[in-house]
Amino acid sequence: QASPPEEKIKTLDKAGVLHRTKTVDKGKRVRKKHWSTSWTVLEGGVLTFFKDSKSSTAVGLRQPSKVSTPEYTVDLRGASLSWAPKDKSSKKNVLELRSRDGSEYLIQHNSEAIISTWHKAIAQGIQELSAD
Ligand code: I3S
Repeated sequence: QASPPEEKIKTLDKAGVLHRTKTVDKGKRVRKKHWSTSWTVLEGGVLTFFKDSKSSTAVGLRQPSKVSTPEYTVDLRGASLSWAPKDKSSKKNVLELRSRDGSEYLIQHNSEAIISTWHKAIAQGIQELSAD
């Protein structure tokens, strides 16, 4: 017998420190691009950017909610992900995430290997949600 959806166990897909900035807020372009380094958690189809990156990885993995206040939470349902076009940023390894509510985020890491694992994990999260 299948358990009701609310009893689904939230599994941590991925967590780590990334550089990110919001470029569009619900359809409205953000005037000033402001990159921050933040503790980022992908869990249960939601990507959460926390306000800072200072908290230890060990604490963050065990109790993500204890790390700090979430700054942005992005529901991956109906979202889309691609490599950001060159005109969006001069940085390398930049992903562009568009949420269904019309917000856009740039996500960056200097390591191509690390950004690639995020690309895979977020794309998979989006795909899994579209299958429900
Ligand atoms: O799209 P922009 O305006 O070139 O984005 C850059 C600015 O946000 C810049 O801030 P200042 O104008 O205060 O210097 C940032 O330092 C840059 O990182 C931004 O450009 P990149 O290409 O790094 O996303």
